[in-house]
Amino acid sequence: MERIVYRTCTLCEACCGIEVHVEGTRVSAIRGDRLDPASRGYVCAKAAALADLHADPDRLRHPVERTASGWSRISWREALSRSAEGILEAQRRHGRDAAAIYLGEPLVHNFAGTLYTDELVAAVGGRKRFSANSLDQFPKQLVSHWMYGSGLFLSVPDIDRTDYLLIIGADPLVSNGSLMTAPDVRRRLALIRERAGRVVVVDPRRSRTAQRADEHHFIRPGSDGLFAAALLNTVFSEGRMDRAVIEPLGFGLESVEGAVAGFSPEVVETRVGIAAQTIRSLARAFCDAPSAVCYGRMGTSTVRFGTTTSWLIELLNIVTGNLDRAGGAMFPNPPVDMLRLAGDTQRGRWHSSSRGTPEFMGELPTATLAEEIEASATEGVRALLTVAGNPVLSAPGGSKLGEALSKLDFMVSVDFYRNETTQHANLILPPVGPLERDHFDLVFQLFSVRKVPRWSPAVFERTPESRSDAEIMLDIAARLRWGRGGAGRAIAVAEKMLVRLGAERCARLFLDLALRFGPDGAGLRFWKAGLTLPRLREAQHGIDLGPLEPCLPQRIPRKTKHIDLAPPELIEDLERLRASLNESVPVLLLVGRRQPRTLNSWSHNLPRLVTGPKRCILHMHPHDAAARGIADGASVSVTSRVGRIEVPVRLGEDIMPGVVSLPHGYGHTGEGLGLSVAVRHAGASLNDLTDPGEIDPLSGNAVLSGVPVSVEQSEPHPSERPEP
Ligand SMILES: Nc1nc2c(c(=O)[nH]1)N[C@H]1C(S)=C(S)[C@@H](COP(=O)(O)OP(=O)(O)OC[C@H]3O[C@@H](n4cnc5c(=O)[nH]c(N)nc54)[C@H](O)[C@@H]3O)O[C@H]1N2
Ligand SMILES: Nc1nc2c(c(=O)[nH]1)N[C@H]1C(S)=C(S)[C@@H](COP(=O)(O)OP(=O)(O)OC[C@H]3O[C@@H](n4cnc5c(=O)[nH]c(N)nc54)[C@H](O)[C@@H]3O)O[C@H]1N2
Ligand code: SF4
Ligand SMILES: [Mo]
Repeated sequence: MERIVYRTCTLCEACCGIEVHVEGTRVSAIRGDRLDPASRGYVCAKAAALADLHADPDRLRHPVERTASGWSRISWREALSRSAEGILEAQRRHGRDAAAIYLGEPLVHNFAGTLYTDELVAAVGGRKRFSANSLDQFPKQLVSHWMYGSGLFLSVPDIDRTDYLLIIGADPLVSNGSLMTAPDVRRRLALIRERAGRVVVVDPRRSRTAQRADEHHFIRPGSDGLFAAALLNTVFSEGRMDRAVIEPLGFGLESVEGAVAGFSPEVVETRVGIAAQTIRSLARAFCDAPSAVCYGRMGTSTVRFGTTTSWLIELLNIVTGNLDRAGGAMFPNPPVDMLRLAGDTQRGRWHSSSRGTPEFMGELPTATLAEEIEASATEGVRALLTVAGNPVLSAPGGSKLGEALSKLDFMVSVDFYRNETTQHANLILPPVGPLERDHFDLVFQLFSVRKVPRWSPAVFERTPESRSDAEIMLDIAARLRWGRGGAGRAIAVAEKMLVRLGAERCARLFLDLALRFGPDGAGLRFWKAGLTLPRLREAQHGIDLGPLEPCLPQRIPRKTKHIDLAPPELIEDLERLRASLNESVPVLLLVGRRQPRTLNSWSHNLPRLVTGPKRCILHMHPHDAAARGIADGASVSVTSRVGRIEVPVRLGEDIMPGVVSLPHGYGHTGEGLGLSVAVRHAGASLNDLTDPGEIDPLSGNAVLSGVPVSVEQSEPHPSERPEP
C-alpha cells in the first residue's frame, strides 16, 4: 500500500514542499506538493534524487575504521569512544588547539543537528574551527555584524513585491536562490516582469537567469566593488539619496558620500567592463523605480573585495530608501527567533596562527586549514573532526588540503559517504539519511521571502542500530567532556541523558517551546491560538504567515537601534579597492558556475543526476579560443598559480571574452573512494586551481572567483586528429 508523507526538500535553500510516496521501505515517487503555500508544487530535478540517496548502496550504514588491510566495520560504542579518545589524545599531547573541527553545508539543513552543533564545537574546545561559511557568505554576515550589530541579521530581497531587481553575481534560476529562500524563482521573476517591473543581471556569464532577464551586462570578475561604488557615486552626485528615510535610522551618511566620491562611473568603466553611461542609467533606473532592490550572492562574496562589495550593495539599498520597505531589502522575522537564541556575534577574539586573520563568529578561514595542519610541531593541528563537509573538493587548494589531511595523527568524519575528504579519516561515523529524520527549517526561515513554516516528519522509521547527526554529535561531546574530567563531567552526564532520552525528541520539545514563545506564538497567553508544534504538524503543507514586514528600528540587534552606515574598516578598505584600479588585469580569469543537476560536491553518486552529457566542461569565448588555437570540444589544460587540471572545452558567446568558467564539486578520482557512480563521472576539481593564499582579508572568505589562469589545448579535437 502506498502512503504519502509531506515534507521539506532539504537539499537546497529553496526548501520546497514535497510529497514523498512510499511503498514499504521504498520511495516510489517524489513530487512537488501543490498545496504547499510557498512552493505550490514546484520542485527541481534534484528532489527525486532523494530516493536515490535513500537507496544508495554506497551510503555507509554503520561506522567503519581504516585499518592496514582496508576499511572494517566496528560497533557504534567503539566508534564513538575511539573518536573522542583520538581527539583527547592529540589535545593531551599538544594542547587544546591541536584538535580542529570543520562543519559542512548540509548541517544547516539538519534540524536537530543545528541545535547541537554549538555544543560539539564547545566540547572539542580550542580555536581551530572552520566551516563552509568562509567559502560562501561570510562577507555578507560580516557586513551585517558591523552595520546592524549581528552577523545573523541579514536582509533579503522582497522579490514578490519589487519593481526593480538588480541581481549581481547570482544565478537563482539554477541555484534556486541563496540567502533568499524563494522556491520557484522562475515564476517569481516572471511575475516581476508581468507587473511591469524589471530584472537586470550583472554577471560575466549570460547565465540562465540572465537569459530570462530584461537586461544583462557582462562584468569583469572581481570588479563588482568598483561597480557598486560607481552606482552609489551616481546616486550621491545626482542628489538621489533619500535622506528623510536614512537619517533617523543610521549614522555615517556623510562619510559614505565622501568615501565613494572618487569612484565615478568614468573612473571605473574600463576596469569593470561596463560603460560609464550604462552604469549611470542603471543607477537612475534603480532610483526611479517605485521600489528596487539589489541582490548580490556568490559572485560578489567569494572575491578579494567580498565584504566591501557586500557593504556597497547594502548601502545602495539603504541610500535609495529601499531598506525595510515592501519591494526592497527586508528582514525576515522567523517563527523561531534564532537571533535571540544565538546571541551576539563577535570577531577578532583570536587569530589564525599562519596568517593572523581574525576569527569571525568563532571561525577561522577554511582557506587556511591546510596551513594550520602543516604549521610547526608546537602549533599545528594534529586531529580533525569533520561533520557533513567535503573540503578536499570545496575549499581552495583542495588536493593540497587532501595531502595535509593524510598527515594528521587522527581524523574522524561524520558522513555517510567515503569520499575525497572522509577517505583520509581513521573513522567514519555515518548518520541516518534526510528521509529518516524529522525536519524543521531553523536556518532558512531567516532568509525566507515569505513566512511559511512547515513541519517535516521522518518518512522512514530508523533501525535501532542507526544514529542521527544530532545523536552522534552529542555523544562525542559527552565523551570529550567526560574524558577531560573535572566540572565538565556534570555537563557530560546531562548530555548522556539527552542521548538516552532521545536527542531528536528533545529537539522537538525545544521547537515547540521556541514556537510558542517566538513572534508568532501566544507565549503565556494560553487563551490565544498562537503557533505551536502540534498546529504545525496538523497543517501538513505548512502555514502561510504572510509576506515580509517592516521592522526597523525595533529589530536592529544593536542596542542603540542604529545602523552604522560607515564602519571604519570598510571605509578604510575602499583604499585597497581604489588601488585595484591600477593593477594590471590578468588575460584570463576563471569563475565558477552551478548546474541544475548538481549539489556542491556530493550529488554525483545519485544515478538520476548524472545521466546525459558530460558536465564538467570549461566554457570559453570563441575569441579567446581562436587566440590560443583551441578547437571546440578539445581537451585543454588549465593552469593557475597553484595547480593544473585537464578538462574538455566548449566555446560559446554566453561568456565574456577574457573569462572562462567551470563548475565546482568534481574531481572524484583516486583509489580510496566508496562512490561507485561518481567515479564514472569524475571530472576535475575547480578547487585544484583556486588559490588558498588569496582571501578577502576582512572576512577571511575564500576567493573562488576571478582566478588568473592560462589555458592551452592539450590534445587536438577528434576531428583534427590525423588518420591512423
Ligand atoms: N570553487 C568553488 N568552490 C566552492 C563553491 C563555489 O561556488 N566554487 N561553493 C562553496 C559553497 S557555497 C559551499 S556551501 C561549500 C560546501 O562545502 P562543503 O560543505 O564542505 O561540501 P559539500 O560538497 O556540501 O559536502 C557535503 C558533505 O556532507 C555529506 N552529507 C550530506 N548530507 C549529510 C548529512 O545529513 N549529514 C552528514 N553528516 N553528512 C552529510 C556529504 O556526503 C558530503 O561529504 O563549497 C564551496 N566551494
Ligand atoms: N543546482 C545547484 N543549486 C545550488 C547549489 C549547487 O551546487 N547546485 N549550491 C547551493 C549553495 S551551497 C549556494 S551557496 C548557492 C549559491 O547560489 P548562487 O550564488 O545563485 O549560485 P552561483 O551559480 O554560484 O552564482 C554565482 C554567479 O556569479 C557569477 N560570477 C562569478 N564571478 C563573478 C564576479 O566576479 N562578479 C559577478 N557579478 N558575477 C560573478 C557566476 O557566473 C554565477 O552566475 O546555490 C545553492 N544551490
Ligand atoms: S529547488 Fe530542488 S533541491 Fe532545492 S529544495 Fe527545491 S526541490 Fe529541493
Ligand atoms: Mo553555499
